Formats: sequence, structure tokens, C-alpha cells
Amino acid sequence: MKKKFDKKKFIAEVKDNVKTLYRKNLDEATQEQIFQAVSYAAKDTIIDNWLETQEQYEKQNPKIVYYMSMEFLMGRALGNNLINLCEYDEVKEALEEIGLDLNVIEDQEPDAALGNGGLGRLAACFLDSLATLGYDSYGCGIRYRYGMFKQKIENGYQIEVPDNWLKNGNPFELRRPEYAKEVKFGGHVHVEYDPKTKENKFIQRDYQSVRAVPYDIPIIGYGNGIVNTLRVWDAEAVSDFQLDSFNKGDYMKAVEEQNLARNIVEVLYPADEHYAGKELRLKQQYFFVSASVQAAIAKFKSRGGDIRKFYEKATFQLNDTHPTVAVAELMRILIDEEGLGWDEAWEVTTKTCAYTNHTIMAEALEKWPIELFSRLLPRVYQIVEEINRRFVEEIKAKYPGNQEKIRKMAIIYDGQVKMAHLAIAAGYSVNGVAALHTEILKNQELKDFYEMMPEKFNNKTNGITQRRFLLHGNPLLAKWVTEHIGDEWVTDLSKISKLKLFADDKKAQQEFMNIKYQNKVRLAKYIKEHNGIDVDPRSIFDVQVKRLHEYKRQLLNILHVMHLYNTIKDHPEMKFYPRTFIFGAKAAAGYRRAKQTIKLINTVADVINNDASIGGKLKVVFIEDYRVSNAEMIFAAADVSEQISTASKEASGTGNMKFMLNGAPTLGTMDGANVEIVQEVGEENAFIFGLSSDEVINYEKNGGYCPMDYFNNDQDIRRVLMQLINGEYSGNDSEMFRDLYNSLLNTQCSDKADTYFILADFKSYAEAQKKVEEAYRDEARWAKMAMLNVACSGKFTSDRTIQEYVDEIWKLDKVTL
Ligand code: 26W
Repeated sequence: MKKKFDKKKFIAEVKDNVKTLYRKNLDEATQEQIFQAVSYAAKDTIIDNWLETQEQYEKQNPKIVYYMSMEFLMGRALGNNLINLCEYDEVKEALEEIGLDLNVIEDQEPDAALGNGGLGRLAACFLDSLATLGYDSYGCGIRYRYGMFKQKIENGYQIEVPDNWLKNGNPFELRRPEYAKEVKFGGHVHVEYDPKTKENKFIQRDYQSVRAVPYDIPIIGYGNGIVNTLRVWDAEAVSDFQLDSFNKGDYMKAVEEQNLARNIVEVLYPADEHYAGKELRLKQQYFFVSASVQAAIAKFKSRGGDIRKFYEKATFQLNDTHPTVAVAELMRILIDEEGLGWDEAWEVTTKTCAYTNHTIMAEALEKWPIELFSRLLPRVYQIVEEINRRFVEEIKAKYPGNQEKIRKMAIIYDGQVKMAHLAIAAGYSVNGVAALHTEILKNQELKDFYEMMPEKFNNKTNGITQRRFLLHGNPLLAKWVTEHIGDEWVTDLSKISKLKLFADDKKAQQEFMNIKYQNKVRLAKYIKEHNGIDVDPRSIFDVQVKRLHEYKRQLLNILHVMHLYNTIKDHPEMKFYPRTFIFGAKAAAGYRRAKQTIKLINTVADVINNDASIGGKLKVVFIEDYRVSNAEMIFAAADVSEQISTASKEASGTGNMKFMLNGAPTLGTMDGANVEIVQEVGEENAFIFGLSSDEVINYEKNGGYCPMDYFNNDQDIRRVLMQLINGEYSGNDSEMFRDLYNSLLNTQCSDKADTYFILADFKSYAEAQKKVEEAYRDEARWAKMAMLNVACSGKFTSDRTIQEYVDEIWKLDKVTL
């Protein structure tokens, strides 16, 4: 099945591509042009497999999952595609022969950053696993012209720079205009009685349209010849062709539709866990959802299915509430276009849609004002109203006379359309993303829904793909693992537990630590090039990389660094193992406290890194523009994984799993998937601290938390807090960090201060950090601990997660080529 790699042919193709694309010979081409040429050469093989896969799918007609997501954080494609084609080493060698370095070529590729953080990267890992496991699936999303902004740090502050990722063209995508769909906005609904069917017809009039044009991106299964599709929709104006027909002469409308099309896919909203109710965002949601639902139905019908049995061949997984309008759009098409009755349509819809919740943060919940929703989507709104009317009837039947239940559970209430309620009412499955998170959903956040329909609720603990985050990102360790236990771990990560046999082996420990050291050298070089800072690869690399958010508590980390610095200055004679604290994080552009925290990290870094008196014992580095491509290198080089969110707030986390897979023990709270990581690796191989989620929830419910007590009673805390406002880190500007100070400490005991319990957890965090240092001093102990983290990471592959989704939710058929 798999064709043997033909080196000569590949080299010839690369040369040919450079010629046809750029009218150049190889030696005249830039590295970027060579990247394009190499990618097109790889695409050649991919297209063959893609054709063959889709042919098989047509023949076998398996059930398809449509993974609907506003975000797909794919990162770079070339290296990963070569890995999954099992041609990485061959291509590397071929390129070397003509004097080219694959690493340099890979570095030319911009990240496909069509996502913010965890939710978007999870979607990308899921696609990789779906293809590798052999399931017919589509990722459905938006082809944003501008992805996640690029972050520059100027004078310690974050500056957002537009991410023009398509500037040089995307060699892997395929434009498919023959599958374009029309999506309608606005206007009003005209009701017409049809004497033939004796039923009303609902016709949208005076609307504006855009043409949704799909771009297909190949998703390559590992070593199995399967190529699935990520379908991202671009928007084009329809008016070009409509002007010639019934819209003739409506010039203003044509121009408006041009603008609508231009705006709709322009940019990814760079806000993570924060809902802002922007009209354009709702347009984006309906745009890609409507096009995707239309495409799914078209495919189903082309395979000769009876629309009343749509759910037997298709399922929609809603990645958070962002695509939830799919519920109403499917109803609309089934009723208005396919002629089904309400009950028939509802049966299909509720057997098709399933919803994943990714956060309990209240500010992330999507609620659309009725006015906006009904103006933009008049027919869809009618349908949501009817869904709500019937749902409220159900609530009434179940809880007679209980107005409180209606207030808390209705889909439309207080002038708003609540998307989570719609997703739960219409979905056949509601899942959380880690065991603790799902329990919190069932017992707190979604308690009423759980009580009413417990059968819908289930947990699917997140996972990550070991192909990208070990095989590609950490080639040295990947090779070492394979040498010791064979290569089955690449497609069956449970096999990595075989490494446990080597945990006490001195030679294995040394080799393992040596690989970590080399990865640290690689990162140190990157830091030198990008930050101009010298860091010692022999120091402990303590890493926190993730979106900047108060609940993730980067502030706790940097306050502790300030405390360590105080301690070193006070006790220069004290033994202290050299430490490098590494941060990487983007802040939402309008999130002031998050941006202040970045500034604080950078000013603290400036002071500490330039203080010769501490003899380089402590370094602080803020890595600019944290993203998938540099993440791969950062995980590989980490000694310590900072997972320090306020317990109960981090739904799962997935970075925690990437660190573990790369041999960095967790320093963390009992939050999200950390709980399960500790279960797998054992408490003795992690550093756990802080309030439990029950304690946090109890404080939140009943009050009684007083951050001022900590300020009063703990000198170390008082000292670092005073340093926020005494100019120590701000060139004597006592106002620069005043907001941060105030956020932790109102002058009275106040429920509004320190909402994320930083002061409550400070001491136990500092103690856990001491234990890290102690453990690291004992080289054999540390090596064993780090190796056991790798060995116990088997559960956290997205292959396991996807298999659970398949078995318990989607019920897909497995396809083999
Ligand atoms: C409407 C604005 C908005 C944007 C993004 C609200 C919420 C989001 C996401 C749900 C935020 C997110 O990425 N959540 C993360 O999802 C990961 C994958 O399940 C989890 O591992 C993280 O814990 C969770 O924060």
C-alpha cells in the first residue's frame, strides 16, 4: 500500500517546483521558496493518499464526525506531515544531499494559528488522532485571513502585530469552489400558506448573502495512508453573479455584501475565556456552521441516505458553545428545505448534536441579546424560540410550579439567548474535559441540567498527540524511547509504560538526563538569539507557558520569583540550586491586568538578570510570541511543569500533559487533569500544593477568605507585595503595578480581593518549590522521577480520548485502507 520513498524522484520534484513556482534554480531560491517547493513535493504523495482515502470512504459509507470548532490551532504542517507519512528521515537525508537543512526549511513556515489556546490546540490533536485511528471525520472551521496575533515585547509591554499567515500562500490547502454554499443574514421571515401541503412556508426575504467557499487542508494519519480533511471556509461576495440575475441594479446591496464577505473571515477573536457579545463573532459562527451543515447534508444525500436517518451517518461535535447555532440551523434545513415536521426534525437533531464544555469561567459563557440574534438570524431565532417554548414546557412538567428552575434553565431568558442551555437541551451528549471538571459541571455549574437529564452527562479527559509533541518536537528522546522499548508507542502510547523497567537503571538515567540537557542547550540558544539573555543549561528550567489569565496565576509564579530573589540577596551564602524561570504567554489585547502581569515579569527579569551580585543563580526569561512551533521545543527542554491554576478553574489543561510526556514533573494544584496526572504517576513524582477545589468552591459560596490576613501575618508575602508599589521593579514608578497590588489586596477584608487565592496558596507554593530544588539536587532521584513521568503518560494521548468519544458518543465505524 505505502509506496517506497524515491529519493531521486523527490529531489527532482523539489527542483522542478522551484522552477515552475519561481523561475529559479535551486541555488538561486530563498529558503522560503524552498519550503514551498518541498511542501508541494510532499503534497504530491498526500494528494494520492487523499484521493484513495476519500474513494474508500465513498465505498464503505462510514458514519462521519463533523468536529465543529471556531478554532484549530494547527501550528506548522510540513514537519508533521512528513512525520505522519513516515518520510521525515528520508526527506531530511534527500535534502542534505542537495545541501539543504530540513530544520531551516521547516522554520520558514508560519504557524497556522487559527486558535487561541487549549480549545483550539485540542481540536488539532483530535484531527491527528482521528486520521491515525482511521475514522472518517471533518474538522469544520473558518479560514481566518489573520490568525492569533504575533506578540512583540517592547519595553516590557506586549504589542500585538497582525499575523498575515497567508502572505506567501499556503502550499497544503486546496480551494474547492465547486462545493461553495450560500449563507444568508438578516432580512425578515415571510410566511406563506401552501394550499397543497396545507402548511405554512417560511421564506427569508431582503437578506444579505455571502458565498462560503471551502478550503481543504489534508490531515494525515500516521503510517496508515489515510488522509482526512480540515475544511475551513472562506467568504466571498455573491453579488458578482447575483447582480446579473434577480438583484440586478441594487448597487448598494452589492457593496454591502462585498463588505460582509470581507469582514466575516478577516480575523480570529483573540479573546480566550472571555465573551464579548460582538455581532461579527455571531456572524462568524453562523457563517461556518451553516456552510458546514449544508455540506454535511449534501454529502449524506449524495450517498443516497434517507434524511430521517441522517444521524446514522453523521454526528456534529460542538467544540464549546461557539458552534451551537448548528442545532437551530439543522432544524431549519430539515423543516424548511427537507420538508420534515417539527418532531421528525427534532429527533434527527437531538441524535446528531453533542456538546463539549471547556470552561466553568462565568465570563466565558456565550449569551446573545435577543435583539441582535433575531435581527441577524430571523428564521433561526424563530426556531430557537420554539425549541425554548417546548423545553420550558418540559421543565414545567418535571418541576410543576417551580419558576426558579425556568429562570435558571430556559434557553431564552432576561432578553438573552443562552447558548450553553441550547446545546444541552438539544444535544445527546454533554461532556467535560477532565474527571474533576465533569464532576464540577454535574454538581455545581450545570447541576440543574444534570438532575433533569443525567444520562447526557459524561467525561472525556483530554489528550495530546505524541506524534507532534514527542516524535516531532523531541527527536532525541523519541529515538531513545524507541531504542529501549520499540516504536509501538507512536500509535499506542500505553506501551510507553515499558520505560518503567529502566527507571532505576543508572545508564538509562544518564542517557535520559543527557538528552534533557541537549534539549536545554537548544532552548538556551533560542533564548540567546531572541532575548539576548544567557541562561545556563545546567540550571533548573522551570517553565510556565500558556495563555495569560488571572486564574492561571502567572502572578503567583512571578511573586515567588521576587521572593526567591529577596532570599538570595539576604543570604548570599545560602546554598541555592541555580534556576531559570521561563514564561511564555499571550494576553488578550484588552485584558489590562494580564498585560500588566507581562510587564511585571519583564521588569523583574530585567532587574534580576542584570544583578551581577547573585552570580547568575537566578534568571528570568519571557519568551516572546509563545505558539505551537516554539512550544514543541520548550516542552522538550523543561525540567519543571508549572500548572498552578486556582483549583476548580482549569477545566483540564493540555500543556500539563505535553510536559509530562517530555519528562517534566508537575508542580501544580489539584486542578483539571493534574488530578489524573498525579493518579497515574504517583504523588511522590509530582509536587502538589494549594487549596483543593472543594476549599475554593466553599470560600466562593460562603465567603470567609481574607487575603489581608496573609499580608498581616506573613513577612515574605508583605515584602513582595510592597515591592509592587514601592518602585523596586518600576524605576521608582509606584503606580505601574498598583492595579495588581489592589487586585490582591483591598484595604478591608473584601470578597473582591484576590479572587484567585494567590495569597492563600503562596506559602504552600514556596514550600513545594523548595521540594523541587531538593529533589533536583539528587540526580538519580530526579532522573527516575522524570522518566516515570514519561512512562506514566500513556493515558494522556488524544488517541485514547478519541477512542472514548468514538465508543461512547459518536459510534463511528473504523475504516481501513
Ligand atoms: C467566547 C470567548 C471564549 C473563547 C474561548 C470562551 C471560551 C473559550 C475557550 C473555551 C477557552 C479554552 O480554550 N478552554 C480550555 O480548553 C482546553 C481544552 O479542553 C482545556 O484544557 C483548558 O483547561 C480550558 O481552559
